[in-house]
Amino acid sequence: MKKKLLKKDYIKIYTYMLKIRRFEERASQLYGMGHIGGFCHLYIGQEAVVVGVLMTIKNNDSVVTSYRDHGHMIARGLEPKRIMAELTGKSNGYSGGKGGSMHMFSKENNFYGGHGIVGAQVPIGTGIAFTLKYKNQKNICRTYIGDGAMNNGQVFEAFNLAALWSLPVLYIIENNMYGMGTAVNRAAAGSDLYKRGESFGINGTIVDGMNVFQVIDAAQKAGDFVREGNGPYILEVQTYRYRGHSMSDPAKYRSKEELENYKLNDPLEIASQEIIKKKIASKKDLENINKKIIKEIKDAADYALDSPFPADEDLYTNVYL
Ligand SMILES: Cc1ncc(C[n+]2csc(CCOP(=O)(O)OP(=O)(O)O)c2C)c(N)n1
Ligand SMILES: [Mg+2]
Repeated sequence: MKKKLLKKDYIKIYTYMLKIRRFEERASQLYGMGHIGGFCHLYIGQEAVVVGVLMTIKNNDSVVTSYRDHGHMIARGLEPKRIMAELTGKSNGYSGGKGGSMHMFSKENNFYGGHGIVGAQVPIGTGIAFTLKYKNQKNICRTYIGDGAMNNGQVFEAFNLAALWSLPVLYIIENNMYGMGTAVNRAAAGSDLYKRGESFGINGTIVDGMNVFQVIDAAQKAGDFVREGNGPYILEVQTYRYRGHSMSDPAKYRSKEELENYKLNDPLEIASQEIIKKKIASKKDLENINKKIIKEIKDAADYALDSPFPADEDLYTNVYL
């Protein structure tokens, strides 16, 4: 059923999208200052995907995604300060400072990572869906997949079992048009990623991922389908990442014009224009939200920087030896 958005929903949508953007901008700064080490993949440009889906999610539903996960965690209700603490390798981060940007988990929030191996989250998400069905729970597992990961063999093994056992898993393809530096049309045969479940009997659809309201409608329909016991479904969301693949990528494989063209459809702009047009909030109200978020993110960064690193005696705990 189409989700009816209340005034507070519009505000929530805008707040979360902006919080993700401001968080990522701050993470980028901290990285540049040397406070964050290792890999770090930003979500700027893709905010409407995870926030659109957030509006259709139930608390006990599960989520699993790849390494581009900061926005996913914020949308799952995890605390920005503890996410930032993890990015900076501090002991009060979600993985005790040992997982870093790519490996954060929060079982209490049914968030199962954060995975650095391309495609690895897909069998995991399918397994979580198996558990939900086995335990007769009414929840579903949303499993996010990058466009690059869609060329990965284990994705199709997972599709096969999900369809065979009619598992409650919603696969969400975040097609941001690139793998690391390879455009999707240079890496993927056939253009319609959402049709790749057809031979297993898995239906799919595609939606504009720059428009959060369209994402909400599509995610609601797809989520209902899965929740009603019809087995898996594939939702392809077309989006775009503004920054390089990771912090070390100058993104020379695409033109400035291409990037600027996508920015004309900026997801935050689309959301704020709709909110103002509908007279839900004024420009000034939105600016006040922005001010609050800037303060929250600054506090999160301060918290992270002031937090201790893991103690020496924890060097060998919670890691594979
Ligand atoms: C199995 C595996 N192969 C290769 C890599 C290196 N790698 C890291 S990210 C990436 C591209 C994945 O692109 P996509 O799935 O589109 O996700 P995005 O980065 O766009 O979010 C590759 C090839 C890896 N981490 N794991
Ligand atoms: Mg991609």
